[in-house]
Amino acid sequence: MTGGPYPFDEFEARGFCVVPASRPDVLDGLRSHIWSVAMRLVGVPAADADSDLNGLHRHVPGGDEATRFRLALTKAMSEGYDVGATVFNAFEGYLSRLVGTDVLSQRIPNVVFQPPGDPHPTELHRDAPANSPYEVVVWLPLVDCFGTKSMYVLDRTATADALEAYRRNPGDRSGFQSLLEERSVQMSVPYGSALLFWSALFHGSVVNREPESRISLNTRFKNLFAPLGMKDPFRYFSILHTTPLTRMGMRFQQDEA
Ligand SMILES: O=C(O)CCC(=O)C(=O)O
Ligand SMILES: [Fe+2]
Repeated sequence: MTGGPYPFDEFEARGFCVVPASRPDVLDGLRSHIWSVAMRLVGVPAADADSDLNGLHRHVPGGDEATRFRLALTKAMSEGYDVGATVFNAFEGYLSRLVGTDVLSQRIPNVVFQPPGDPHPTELHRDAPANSPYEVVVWLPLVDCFGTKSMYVLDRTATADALEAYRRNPGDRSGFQSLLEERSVQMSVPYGSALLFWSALFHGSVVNREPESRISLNTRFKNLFAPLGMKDPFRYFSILHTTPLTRMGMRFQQDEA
């Protein structure tokens, strides 16, 4: 395996870990692709990936324009290019050991764009149970993300404590808010690495107080045979990898079952 020792223990204990790409060249290719699509959309010639992406707010300051840009980029980056497969390749050393060899990949990865001061950060939420608890989320920054420019998570224990506190006293908003403030961990993820987190963790973001834009992807992988969430699996996911035996079994089911 490439990418060094797997932080499995950390992933299982806390529900997340930050890992460097096992194929940095593949990640660089993906970022170049998205960078050039983004510059085409804003109508500005590409100069330097880091400063162009960090400075996107100079062309897309925020509000509805930022939403339109995010949606246009989400669509355009996936036209004729399999972003999910490329993310999987870049981090395969880690991901295949988490989800196995028969892999479903989210069809269209999400883009998040947070210009400085944008008043619409990501509200606190969990992806599962709407998504399957057998999914791993790959949160992939295209620029260095730290402090308020990044995202926070509650680890497994803090997530369980927050759920318990809410069940015990659903009306106690200020108690819940202080638990959140005490127990959330702000992620530091440099470009070149990704945050891998379990779909059932609470997570969210705050207003980006850095003078730079945040642009990141998030996408999901799960084993083809793992239990589903509530989303229609074949609308949301497509098959990325199967073993020869799985292909034979699927063919058998099609032809003989
Ligand atoms: O990047 C963000 O602010 C939120 C991302 C998110 O909710 C996710 O990756 O599931
Ligand atoms: Fe989420």
